[in-house]
Amino acid sequence: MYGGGYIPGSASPQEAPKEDPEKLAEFEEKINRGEKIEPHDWMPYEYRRQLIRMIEQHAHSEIIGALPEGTWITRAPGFKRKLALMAKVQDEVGHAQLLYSAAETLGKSREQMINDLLSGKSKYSNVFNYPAKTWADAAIIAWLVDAGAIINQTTNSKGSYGPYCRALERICWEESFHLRYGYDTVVALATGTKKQRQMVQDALNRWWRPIMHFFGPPDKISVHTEKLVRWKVKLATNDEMRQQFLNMYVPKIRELGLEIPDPILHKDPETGKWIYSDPDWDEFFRVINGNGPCNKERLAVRKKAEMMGQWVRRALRNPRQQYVTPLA
Ligand code: BYC
Repeated sequence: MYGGGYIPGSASPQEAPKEDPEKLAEFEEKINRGEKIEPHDWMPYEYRRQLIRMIEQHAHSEIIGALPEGTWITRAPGFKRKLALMAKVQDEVGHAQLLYSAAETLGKSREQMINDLLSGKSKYSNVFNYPAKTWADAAIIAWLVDAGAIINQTTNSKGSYGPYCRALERICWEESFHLRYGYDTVVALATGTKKQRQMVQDALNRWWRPIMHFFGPPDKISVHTEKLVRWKVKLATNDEMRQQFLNMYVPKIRELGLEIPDPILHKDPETGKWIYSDPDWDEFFRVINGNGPCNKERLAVRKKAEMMGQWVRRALRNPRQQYVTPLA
């Protein structure tokens, strides 16, 4: 059933089967012609493995990403903000569902993916391992993390794997609403009282480094970029996306009178590229490997949700049997 005789989760990259060179060449030509690869098409083992890894991590990021903002629903200032934030958080969870479905087309079951998230085997985005300490943190996430996500997702929605691209297109529609909501929330704080301005500045100070990390490690140490760009899963490198974010958002942040917490940040007039301070890549690797400020808390919440939902899944599989909820 699966190209290269691959059973998802059964082999490490070192055990990858040797691909038929003719099939591989045909596959790469198809990608170079700009055609989409669909689930029933032949694909090399490594393409499938990379896609599962990336789409699954993306799905986990959406579902875990609902948590830092989700904690602000009950405390959002005013009814309209509560409604908007609730809708946003629901959208993020919906994105996870779309992405899990896209990853399932490659042969890994949702159950396996959730198990790998909960056991710590699969990664999810670094940014969601930091706390949203104040309402301004929730605002900065909604504006700038979503901005980063849109840059990544709009670019990669032109990629080679059909189901992932279609999921990304749909997600980007919704993310653009989130971006407007986030911007509006930040503007309200940045043009508010002195205390509100300070609150949003403090939040930007806390989030700047994680946002710089969000696009992934620098190209010179990125493990997967070269292969993913060749196969048009990633349409730009990590550094290119980070530069695109800086190009678009540094002026907007400064326009609001906010100060970016990087004393050397400037655009090199000759190369047109942004020069920025080293955002501490050791911290990035610590966080993505389970040792950030909130990793344990985030997984504990997901484990609890999984446990509380068990009876629903069992009841759906076996509707005639009676179940009691864990709370009863
Ligand atoms: N966080 O070779 P590299 C959202 C890992 S959610 C954690 O450059 P790649 C939102 C990487 O996995 C949207 N880990 O990797 C939701 C690899 O480790 P493994 C999130 C990261 O794949 C709710 C290692 O570092 N967006 O917006 O070529 C509310 C080496 O890296 C990160 C996506 O998931 C990271 N930031 O490129 C609000 C986009 N970066 O697997 C908002 C989809 C790297 O070898 N993903 N690592 O153990 C991608 O586009 C790519 O996977 C990345 C990394 C650009 C992130």
